[in-house]
Amino acid sequence: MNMNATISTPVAAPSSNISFLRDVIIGLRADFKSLPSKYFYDDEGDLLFQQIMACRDYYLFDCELEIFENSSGGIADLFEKWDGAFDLIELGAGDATKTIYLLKELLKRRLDFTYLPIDISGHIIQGLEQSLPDQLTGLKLNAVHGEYFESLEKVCRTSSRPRAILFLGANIGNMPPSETVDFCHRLRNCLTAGDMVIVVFDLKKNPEQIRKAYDDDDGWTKKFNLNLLKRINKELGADFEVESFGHYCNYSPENGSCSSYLVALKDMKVSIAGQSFVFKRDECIWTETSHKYTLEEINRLADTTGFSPRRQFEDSRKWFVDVAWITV
Ligand code: AVI
Repeated sequence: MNMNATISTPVAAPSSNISFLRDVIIGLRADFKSLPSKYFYDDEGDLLFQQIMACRDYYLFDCELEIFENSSGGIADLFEKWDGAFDLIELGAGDATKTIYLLKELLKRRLDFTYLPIDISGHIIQGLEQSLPDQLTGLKLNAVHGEYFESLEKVCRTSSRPRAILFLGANIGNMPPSETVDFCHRLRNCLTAGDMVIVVFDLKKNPEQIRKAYDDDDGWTKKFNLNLLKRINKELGADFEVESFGHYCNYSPENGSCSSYLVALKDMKVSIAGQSFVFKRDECIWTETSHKYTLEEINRLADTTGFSPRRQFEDSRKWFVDVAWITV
């Protein structure tokens, strides 16, 4: 992919959309076109993602929920080693649906902890501040609005208590493997020996099962993918004919990557902020990859980034795993 294509100055973009426009232009000027998956999540994208999570073919949500429903006791045991107060930090907390099971268990055991959910969405942080105190009496909550590492580094500078970091939702799977290694190194650098991370991975399994999760029979993932073009039309004043694009997804059992594409169904010319982009019939735009792992690969990742695998919790089908690593 040629990410160094020359970019002429875009016109008429509101300042808040400058980086969005820039990323779109870089992606669509590349030899193999791409769009960054982080832009899936506007209001409509959030709603579509909720539909994906509720649909039968997207097994990931149910697997993770099952682990938290059934294994929160086992996960909570890991925190008993700390006699005094500790911080429980969650990256990308969302609505904390699954974390609530663990928080309830920790509160039941009267462990002394502060829950610090970090999220880039101010809307989500406000929601947590409003809903959690009612649901979890006695919870010490310090919700942080901001980018993951900036917020994490700030939190770590202001407290010297032992800490555990949660990174749930198999979000780690949306990073390319090389970025995953950097991410784990960065996490390690925010921690001291004996601290803990709990990360959730989607495991390699029957390839058709995985592929279906990203091409569900109800068409929610297709709508979610196409919504990216609708968003570009809405926010960047583009003129994509959205119904002239299809959704294609391919899982490679060889490298564990499930990639999604938008496919042009005919020759088209699209204008975005005064720039013109040509799409040939059947040309693809790569929009997202979700990586799947084996337990061996996960343990290797821990070993190479300064962690020691301590425990793992799987769902009954062994499709999903929640790993606890200790900082060495
Ligand atoms: C957020 N992330 C873990 C989802 C996944 O499974 O990769 C995003 C998603 N994309 C399509 N369906 C779900």
